[in-house]
Amino acid sequence: MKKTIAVRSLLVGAASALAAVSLFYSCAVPKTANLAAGDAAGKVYVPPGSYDQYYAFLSGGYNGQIGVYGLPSGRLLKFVSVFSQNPETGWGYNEESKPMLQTTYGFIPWDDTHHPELSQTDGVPDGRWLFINGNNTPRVARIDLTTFETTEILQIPNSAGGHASPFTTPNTKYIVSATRFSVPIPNNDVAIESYKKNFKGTLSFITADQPGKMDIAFQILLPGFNYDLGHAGKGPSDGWFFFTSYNSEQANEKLELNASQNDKDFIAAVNYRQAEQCIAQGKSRTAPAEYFHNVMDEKSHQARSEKKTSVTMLDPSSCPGMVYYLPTPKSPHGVDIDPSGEYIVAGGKLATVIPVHSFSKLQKAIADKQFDGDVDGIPVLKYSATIAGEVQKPGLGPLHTEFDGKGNAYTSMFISSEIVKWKLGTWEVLDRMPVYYSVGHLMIPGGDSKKPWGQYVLSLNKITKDRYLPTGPELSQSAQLIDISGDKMKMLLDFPTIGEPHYAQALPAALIKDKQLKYYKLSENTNVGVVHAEKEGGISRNGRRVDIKMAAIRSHFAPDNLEGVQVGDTVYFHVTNIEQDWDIVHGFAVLGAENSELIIAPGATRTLKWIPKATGVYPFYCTDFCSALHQEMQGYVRVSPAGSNTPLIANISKKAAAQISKNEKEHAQHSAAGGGR
Ligand code: RUQ
Ligand code: CUA
Repeated sequence: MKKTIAVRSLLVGAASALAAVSLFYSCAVPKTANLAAGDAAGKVYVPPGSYDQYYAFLSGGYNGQIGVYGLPSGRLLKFVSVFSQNPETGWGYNEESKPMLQTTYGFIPWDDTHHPELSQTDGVPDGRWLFINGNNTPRVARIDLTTFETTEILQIPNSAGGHASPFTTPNTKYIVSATRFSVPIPNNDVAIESYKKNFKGTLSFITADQPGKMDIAFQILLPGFNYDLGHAGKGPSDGWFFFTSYNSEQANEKLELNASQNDKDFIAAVNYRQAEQCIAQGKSRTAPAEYFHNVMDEKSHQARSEKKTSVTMLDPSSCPGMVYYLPTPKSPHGVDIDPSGEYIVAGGKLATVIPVHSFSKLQKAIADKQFDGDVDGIPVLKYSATIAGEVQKPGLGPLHTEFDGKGNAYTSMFISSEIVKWKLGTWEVLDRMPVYYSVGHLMIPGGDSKKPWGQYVLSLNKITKDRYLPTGPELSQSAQLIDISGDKMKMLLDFPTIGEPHYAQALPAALIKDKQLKYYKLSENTNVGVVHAEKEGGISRNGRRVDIKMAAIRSHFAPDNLEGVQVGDTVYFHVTNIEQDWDIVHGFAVLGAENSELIIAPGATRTLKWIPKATGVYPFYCTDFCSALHQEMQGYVRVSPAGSNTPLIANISKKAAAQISKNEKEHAQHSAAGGGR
C-alpha cells in the first residue's frame, strides 16, 4: 500500500514537472496524454437526458444499504434502504416498514451489507430481484427491481456473520448464507476456550424463487472454520455449491496470526442435490431454531413479521457424498466459477498463486477416492487430483475473480493494488492495470454468470488517499471503471461511492428499465389508515390512542387543522399520497417528532407515530418539493392538556377546501387516463 502511494506521488511529481515544462514548450508537448483523457471521457459521457447502458448495484457496506449507479457514467441513481433505518425515506421509522427490521435479537436498525446478487434464469441475470446479505445479524433481503424497494427479509438462525451470502443457484431456486463466525450451535454459554469442541459452522440453503416465501430449506452443520464466500456451479457443475473457508486451524484468538498457519485451507464443495435426496430419505433432523421472516405487502403497504421455530439440519456424517473439502492455498476469499462451469478459481489472500480447480477432475477424484484423510468425517481431496492449473506470479493478495465470457479472467489484487487479466486454460497473465488503492472485489456485468457482458470491469477500492479533494480523516471509497473490450485494459473513470462497496452486480438497463412501477394504484391500497379521497380524512380517539387519516395531494393535506389531541396521547398520522402520477412524492414531518419524516410514494400510505409531550400548536409540512405551492403544503395540530375537553376536530383550511373540489375533478380525469399496478 504505502509503496504504491509513494510510487504514485513520484509520478504526480513527474507530471507536474512536465506541466511546468509545457508552459514554456507548449507547442512541443505531445498531445497524446490529452487525447487519451478525451477518449476516456467520450467513452463514459452520457449526454444530459440520455440513459446509462447498465444499472450497477453496489453494496453500501456499513451503511446497510445499496447504491444504484448508472454505468458507464458512474452517476448515482438511488439508495435502496435495506437493513438500516434511513431517515431520508422513513424506512424503519414509519409504522409500515418497522416490522422489516424485526429479528430474534429485537428491532435491529442497522446492518452491514456486503454482496448484492441478481436473480438468475438459466445462469444469467434476469432482472427480477436483487438479493443482499446482512453480515452482522445474519439476514438476507430481496429487492424488487420494479420498485427498487426491499420487499422481504429472512433472518438466518444458527449463524453469526452471514458473510458467504446470498449467492444464487442458476435458477434462483436457492440463495445461500454461511457463517463467518463459528459459534456454539445452538448458541449457549460455554467457555470460548472450548472452541474446537463446541463451535460449529453452518451453511444455509434458502428457497428464493417465490417472492414472499423465502425460508431456510436446510442447513448443513460443518466444522468450526470461518466460511467466507461462495458461488454455485453451473453447466456441468450445476447442482454443486462451493464455499471458501479460512481458519482451518480453528483458532479463537489472534486470528491474524493463528489462522494463517496452515499452508492450505479449504473450499467446501457441496452437492446440494445429494442434500435434497438425503432429506427425502429422512436422513435430516429437525433442529430448534428461532428466526424471523418479514414481508412487505404491496397492497396494504404494511410489513408483517412471522417467527419460525425450527430448521431442517443435515449432518455430513449422515449424508455421505454431500460435502468434500478441496485444499486451497492460503486463507482463500473469493471462489468463482467460470462461465463454462468447469473451473473453480480461488483467491487466496496470502497465496502466491491463483489456484484453479477443475470440476471434471473433482468428479474423477471423488470416483477414484483420491482422499487425503478427512476433517470430522468430511473427505479431503488431494490437491494434485483436483487442480487444473495455477496462475504464477499474479500479483499480491488475490481476492476475487470475474470473467469476460471470452476466455479471460480478471482478478483483484488487494496488496499490490491492481487488476490482473489472465487466460483460462493456459493460466498466463495477459495484462495488469493499477488501481487506486487496495481493491477488494471487482465486477463485470454478469461476470459471475454464464453470459458475462464483458465490456467493463469495475474496481471497488477501499482506500482513496490523495485521489480526491480531502474530506477530513475519513475519505470515501471508490469505484474505477475499466474498458475491457480490447486486448489491453483501459482506465476510463473514477468515482467516489457512498459506503463501502464490498461487491457489486450489474446488468443491461434494457432488462429492467421498462418494467418500472410508476405509482401504486390507490384503488388497490388496503392499508388500515388509507383514505381514497380527501373527504375520507379525519380524526378518531380510542382511549389514549388517536388516529388521524390524511390525504396528501398537490399542494395540501386534508384535513390540515386538527384539534382534540392531548399531551401523552399516542398519535398515528396515517398519510396517503392520493396522487396517481409518476414521481409525485409527498413528505410529512411534525414539529418535535422523535422520528424521521414520512416519504410517501404516489398511491401509498405511510404512518408516523407521535407522542406529544407538551401543550401547544404544532405545525406539520410536506418535506418533498412537489409543486410551486409546496411551501404552502402545511397544517397544524393543537395539543391540549391530558383530560381536557377540547373536542376532536379535523377540518380543512378554506384555501384547501377551495382546492379540494378543483383537485378532485382533475384527479378523476387523471385516474381515468393513467395506468399503474
Ligand atoms: S467481502 S472486500 Cu471481500 Cu464481504 Cu468485503
Ligand atoms: Cu407535497 Cu411538497
